[in-house]
Amino acid sequence: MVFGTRQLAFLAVIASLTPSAVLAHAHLVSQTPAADVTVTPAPSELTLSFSEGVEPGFSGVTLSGPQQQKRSTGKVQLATGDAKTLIVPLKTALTAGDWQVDWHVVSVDGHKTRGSYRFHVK
Ligand SMILES: [Cu+2]
Repeated sequence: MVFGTRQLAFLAVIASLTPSAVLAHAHLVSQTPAADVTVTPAPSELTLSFSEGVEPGFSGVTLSGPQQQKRSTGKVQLATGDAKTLIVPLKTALTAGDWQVDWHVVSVDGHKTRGSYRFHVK
């Protein structure tokens, strides 16, 4: 069966009426340390809270330091009793300077999202 223009328009309307909850992806809602803040002392872990539940096995962060060096992190895990919050343990203390967090997650609906933010260690 070949769709005509009218059928395609109809399908487009149906798609636009789909409840947004069905299409929701995991967006970063808040994080610790917060974006663009200066912290002291250096944090021992990062916390990222999302709008949807996330799959820790398919989620993670890349940490880049003041000289663009990459810093490996401990294993990402869910916060206790909170499927929307990821905890990223830091194995060694972050040095002073600007750190960039590039995060990527797969939400429970299977969708991938990513983003980045920075914070400063005094
Ligand atoms: Cu989604």
